[in-house]
Amino acid sequence: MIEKQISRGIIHTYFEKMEKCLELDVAIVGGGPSGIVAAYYLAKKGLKVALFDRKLSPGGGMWGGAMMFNQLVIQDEALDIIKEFGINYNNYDDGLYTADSIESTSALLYHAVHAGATIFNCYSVEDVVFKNNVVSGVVVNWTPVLREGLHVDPLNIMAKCVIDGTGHDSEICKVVARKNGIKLNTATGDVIGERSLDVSEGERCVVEGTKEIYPGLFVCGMASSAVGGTPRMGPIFGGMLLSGKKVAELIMQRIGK
Ligand code: 48F
Repeated sequence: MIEKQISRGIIHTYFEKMEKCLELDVAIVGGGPSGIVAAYYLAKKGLKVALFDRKLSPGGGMWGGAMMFNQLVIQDEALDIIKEFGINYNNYDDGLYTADSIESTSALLYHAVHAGATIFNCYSVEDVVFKNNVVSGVVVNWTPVLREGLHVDPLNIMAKCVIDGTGHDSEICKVVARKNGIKLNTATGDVIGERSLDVSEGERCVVEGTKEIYPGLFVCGMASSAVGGTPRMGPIFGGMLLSGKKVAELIMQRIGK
């Protein structure tokens, strides 16, 4: 019966894939440009990495360009990454390039998975696991469960390192700050607890802010900028790509790869 074979094929292989990811080297929260690029470089080095995005289509702010004009602007510092992913680009102005956002997003996702990263869509990370005061995993649930406010417990995924790539909302940093009485210097003025997390400053804040922000928790992309209190940036993507590469390098040093 073909109908039964189809159902069984999906169920078996999905849960096989999920079971393999119960213990990771790196769990990435958020599938925007920075998170996907991090997944790619980490997987390429042979690390066991999974990325969780709450949306049906990971890609974050890339698909829509700006105001749904589906082009991206990339600084020349990030051009090597664009080339590595085989994305077509055009020189637009001094040191600035443009690329099609649909081609770019799909290329990032394709290469990350092809390099060995596993991407789970429709997963929302609602919490982290602490072991001896080190962030040691993520707590996940189906996005529709949270959206509907259903009383359904989440599952835990353990990881040596966690990356917050959740964009402007810095969701995982906020969870960690709240649980540890840390003050976050966010653009939105969230002030939580006493200690201060000083993450980033300067024009290239997104890349400079990319760091291990708490034992076991790394931050990249707009999440690092937002936590550092820098204002919302325009839709310029080179910094996101560089930040993803940098966080991967930091983790590889940490894990000794
Ligand atoms: O915002 P986003 O694209 O992150 P990014 O890599 O890139 C920022 C740029 O797109 C743009 C910009 C450029 O100048 O400013 O905004 O920093 O993608 C963040 C992703 O994280 C997912 C969300 O669905 C999006 O795809 N996300 C956010 N919170 C969670 C999450 C969560 N708690 N669990 C799972 N996914």
